[in-house]
Amino acid sequence: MPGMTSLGWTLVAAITAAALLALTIAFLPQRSVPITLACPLQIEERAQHPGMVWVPAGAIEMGSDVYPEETRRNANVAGFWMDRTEVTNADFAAFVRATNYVTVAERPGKKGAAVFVMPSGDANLSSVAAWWRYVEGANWRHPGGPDTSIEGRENFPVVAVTLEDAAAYAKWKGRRLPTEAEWERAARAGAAQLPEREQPKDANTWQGVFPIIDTAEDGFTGIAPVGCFKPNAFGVHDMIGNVWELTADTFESHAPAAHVIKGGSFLCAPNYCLRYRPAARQPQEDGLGTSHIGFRTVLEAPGPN
Ligand SMILES: [Ca+2]
Repeated sequence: MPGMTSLGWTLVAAITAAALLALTIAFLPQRSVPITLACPLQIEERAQHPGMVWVPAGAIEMGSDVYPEETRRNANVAGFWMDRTEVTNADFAAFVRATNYVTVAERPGKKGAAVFVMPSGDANLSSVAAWWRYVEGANWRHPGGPDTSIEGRENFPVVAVTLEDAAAYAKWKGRRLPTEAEWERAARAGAAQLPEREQPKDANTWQGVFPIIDTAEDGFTGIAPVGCFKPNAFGVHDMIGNVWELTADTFESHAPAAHVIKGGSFLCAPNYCLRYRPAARQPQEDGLGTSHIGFRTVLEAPGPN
């Protein structure tokens, strides 16, 4: 086009790029995924501690170069037993029935939890506020808010619990939360080398353009029931993806006080958050439950007979 100024070309390029993005979004497959409410776990034979697997003692090289907070460091951990899945709604309900425990989000003055809400395509996506909402009435019984329920979702990981809630559950079971090093030892499962940036296949993560298109090629939008993906070499399921998991370690120099969470969640996507790796770590505010964080417990006891 003769006479076209550089500003004109820039405009044409910007309009073309916007049109291409809109087309991409319009034609990405929005799969309708059948809802899976439970996945069968392998039968445990002569289980010493039912529902738990032994993680042997070992030295680990923790961390990676992917994000700055994942500083490389070495650690040694003693052997321990670990839940082979994340703690489920059924597990947590049993605890609440037995103890009448009231979670932080259900107490007077604390009225909710943070909930992921998929924004519309025209939302301003420059801030996480576009997809995270503090929802009054959200708690472990109503993880998406008061109109939602865990009925039929007994095999899903419990979410919208805080560190205090998770620690109370663990104590009731005679256990505790894992340290970050224990958690990372269990997630690495003795592998010398792991892919640094590749999206894992055996985990519930996000495929498509986060936060607006989840194509669910892994079979799940949102949280999956526990144990739907094959276990790692130590026999633990879903260390990576599904829900982030609380640990006993404080996150350094963080205000308000926070603890380390590990493993990434169903929201981790290549275009936004490569935290579907054992080295990944994030701070989680101690008093806040969210819809993508759960936990599992560990037991200090002699190893397999
Ligand atoms: Ca998924």
